[in-house]
Amino acid sequence: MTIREFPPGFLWGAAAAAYQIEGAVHADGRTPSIWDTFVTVPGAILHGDTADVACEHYERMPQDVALMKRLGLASYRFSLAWPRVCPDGGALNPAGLDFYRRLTDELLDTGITPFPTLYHWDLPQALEDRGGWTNRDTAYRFLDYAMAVHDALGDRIDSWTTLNEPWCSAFMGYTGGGHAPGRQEGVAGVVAAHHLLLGHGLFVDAFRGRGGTADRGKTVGITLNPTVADPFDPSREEDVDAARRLDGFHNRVFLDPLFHGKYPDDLESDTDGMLFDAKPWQDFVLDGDLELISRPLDFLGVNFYHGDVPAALPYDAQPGELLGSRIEHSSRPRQSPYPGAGMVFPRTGRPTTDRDWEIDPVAFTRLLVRLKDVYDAPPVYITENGVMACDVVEDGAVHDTARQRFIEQHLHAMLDAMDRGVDVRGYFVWSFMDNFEWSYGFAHRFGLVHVDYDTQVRTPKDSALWFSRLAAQNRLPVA
Ligand code: IFM
Repeated sequence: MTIREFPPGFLWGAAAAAYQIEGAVHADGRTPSIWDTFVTVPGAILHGDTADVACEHYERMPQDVALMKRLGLASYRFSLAWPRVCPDGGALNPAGLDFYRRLTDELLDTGITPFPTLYHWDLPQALEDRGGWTNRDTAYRFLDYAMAVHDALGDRIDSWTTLNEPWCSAFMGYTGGGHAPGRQEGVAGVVAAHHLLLGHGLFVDAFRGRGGTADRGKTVGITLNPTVADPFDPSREEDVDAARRLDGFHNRVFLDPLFHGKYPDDLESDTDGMLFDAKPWQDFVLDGDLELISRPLDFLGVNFYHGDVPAALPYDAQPGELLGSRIEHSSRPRQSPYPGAGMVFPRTGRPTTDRDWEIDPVAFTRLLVRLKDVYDAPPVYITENGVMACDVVEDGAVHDTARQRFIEQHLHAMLDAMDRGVDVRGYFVWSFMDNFEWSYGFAHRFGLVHVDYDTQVRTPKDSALWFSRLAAQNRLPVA
């Protein structure tokens, strides 16, 4: 049997995010985030689920860390809840911060490397009430919060991720409206993206100012969810153009300012005449912003689940209407998250996950190679990859063969990219355990560990046991 080896020291882990697992939304001074508000909007979340309790991780954290240890995870990627640490986006709340102090200590005592993300979508509602990410001031409030966290944990945590998937925060939050805060304001998504990037750049700058450098063992990066946009019908000019636009609004709107210090020219032409607050988005980009945003990074986090297949369709069409998706969506009407661009569909006849996401590991290789070739990206961590499946517990076990297969295929695709010179340093499965999957509520399970939401019993799935062996061996057999 042929074996493919990973580099020595390759970091194996699993990921989760505060709002999706913690529950305890009123504990110890936490105030509402935009997601606490959004879950109350009729039709916003499938089956009306809320994350008020979620996985009770706030109370069960020590047992959850012990389970990570039993599964042999070398690292745990988690996020901190801004409204716990700085309620309403204001002053530091020591009781809220204390949870993350305890989590960090617990991980370190157990020998697991903490890999925190400062922002995974839970903006304090009080800041949204002042404009949210369309208000420049939010970037400065983010800096205050992030520095307070760094003051407390900077001595024990080495790797810091500023933002998780700012595309979702900006374009699903302010253009498409399928995510909190549910605004459908066209080019507001670009304004939000700029302020998110500004918050990122402010933190990177301050972190460097405090001596945060890789030669001292301290690193900083950002996690994006870049996609591969292949036209639905490559022979149709309109679909080819839709793919170019999607690439602009999804990938290059972040990658170009981060790694080339400028926004793409076609983003400007594609948004020509679109205004937010009676202004073009370019008016929100002030002198010096792009220098901050393009400060060199130590790593790039990449989340990958699927590519996209853009078609030049009416941009308020819903995917299910046209291709008969099997997936039950929340019922609140959404817009396309791409201002002025067509929607995205799975191609019929292609393998898909239980969520109708196309399975396309080759796209993963292509993406990683592009990040190296076009952006000269710093070392990469795969900060999320995984699969939603309709898992059930049978006689105390979960036989989630589809998840193991998906992860294996994507690890091979990642190794293919590494063979072509891409410097990948680690891989985190999304997710450590089943959790609150945003507008899909609890119906969509991504975990290595099954959670029974009635009893809070955790059951490691077959994929968890397999992943645990893989991480210990640091190599993958070729099937
Ligand atoms: O659950 C999410 C996560 O919060 C961000 N990345 C994608 C995951 C699966 O949809």
